[in-house]
Amino acid sequence: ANAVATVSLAQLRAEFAIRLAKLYGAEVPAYNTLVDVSKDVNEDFISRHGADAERLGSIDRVTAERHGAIRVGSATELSQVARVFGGFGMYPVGFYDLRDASKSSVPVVSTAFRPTDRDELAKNPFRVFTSMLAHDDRRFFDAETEKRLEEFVGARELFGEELLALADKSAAQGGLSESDAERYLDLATASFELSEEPIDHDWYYHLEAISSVASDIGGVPATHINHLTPRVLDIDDLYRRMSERGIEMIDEIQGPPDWEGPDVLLRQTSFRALDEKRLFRHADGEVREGQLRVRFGEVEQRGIALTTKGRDLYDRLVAEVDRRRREEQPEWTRVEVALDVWRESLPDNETELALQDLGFFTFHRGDQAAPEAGEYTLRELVESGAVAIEPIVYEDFLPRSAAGIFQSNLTGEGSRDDEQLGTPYDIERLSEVIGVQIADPTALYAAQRQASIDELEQALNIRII
Ligand code: OOG
Ligand code: NI
Repeated sequence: ANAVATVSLAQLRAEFAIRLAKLYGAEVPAYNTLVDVSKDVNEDFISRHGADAERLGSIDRVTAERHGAIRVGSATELSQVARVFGGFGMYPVGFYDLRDASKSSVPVVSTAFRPTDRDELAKNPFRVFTSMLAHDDRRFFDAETEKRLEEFVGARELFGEELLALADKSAAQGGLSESDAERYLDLATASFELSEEPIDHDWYYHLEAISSVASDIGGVPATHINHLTPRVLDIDDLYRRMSERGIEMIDEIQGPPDWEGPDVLLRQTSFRALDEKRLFRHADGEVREGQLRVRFGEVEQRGIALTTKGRDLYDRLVAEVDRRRREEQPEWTRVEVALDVWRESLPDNETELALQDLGFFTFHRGDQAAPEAGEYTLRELVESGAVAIEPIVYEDFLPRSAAGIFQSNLTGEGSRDDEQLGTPYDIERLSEVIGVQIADPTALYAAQRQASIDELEQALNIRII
């Protein structure tokens, strides 16, 4: 930072999240209801649970917290949006291939832009799940459609030169002056506003027959916020309250079941937005009003980040739930089966989750006497009370839930031809597209844990083995 950067990256990011929320609330009014109900749920949760309620994040952070989802159509657009987010201190983390996470037609690969530093996350954790259309994937698009997609997307400008220059300046300086900040926020927010320009009807529906995700990205003149998701401390309570208000939610809460043990990873649910009016330009040249239904409201509850070992276990449990439903309990819901599987397989307390190396925690001085200098295991230190544990919150996404979100957006199955070869995207290839190395989320959590262990070893003059 320097003297001209009076508005910090964290302040810019917090304000950006607020402005997008205003924009989205004006476009999708049910979102405002969702935010109101989320606030009520969080306040009630705090009054029921007291100090414990803030174990996974302060009430201020949780109330301000949300994630957005956007979709872009090309490598150029993705690299530009990365610059826009970079000016807010948001960097690409994680690679998600939703083409394979879904049986339906979801032709995108994704990453999430978010702060990576613990202190920055604590100041404001705003994140945006960002998907790029894999327009060159032959399973979805024939050569002719690919070419037209390239032309159509290549001809539009989502992010202007002035916006990109301000973003780069903010990234370089670690913030902006008051007047630059104002302009940057205006331009950045406006680039995610729903466009009123008429949509080419035949082109839109040509893509829609392939995938309604493709038409939402490559069939319209601009990008827009697909959803903005508040965080709640009790998603089951939220689900009940929204249903009581007559808002029709999707069938279930995705991710881990509600149970008596620690919350891990991410639980999400959503409602379909109402039809939205859009203008379509038809083949006869006339512009007529039509309706689209592509946006919706999503809400989430965040839990503890899992280690590689914990995540492998989680993935095995998810597969086991699928197997039991297929082979043994076809009349049970996924959540009912998951509850059984969870109880059989996961420790029901934070200490064991930490000590069995399943969940990520940081380690700090506990309230019992410090040990003498020497070598100790974490178990010895934690069980004696010399060391206390603190959960690290999962800041990322789940491919299966994300695919579920995309799917609940689809108007039909779309079409895909699995005889064709897909384009082989992975974290390295997408990093090249963006021009910035995508961080591995697990490595970020592991570094945070290790830093706390290093600090303890120093402070107590011990070695942890
Ligand atoms: C993104 C879907 C993924 C989530 O919360 O998992 C997502 C999209 O629909 O564009 O937002
Ligand atoms: Ni989402």
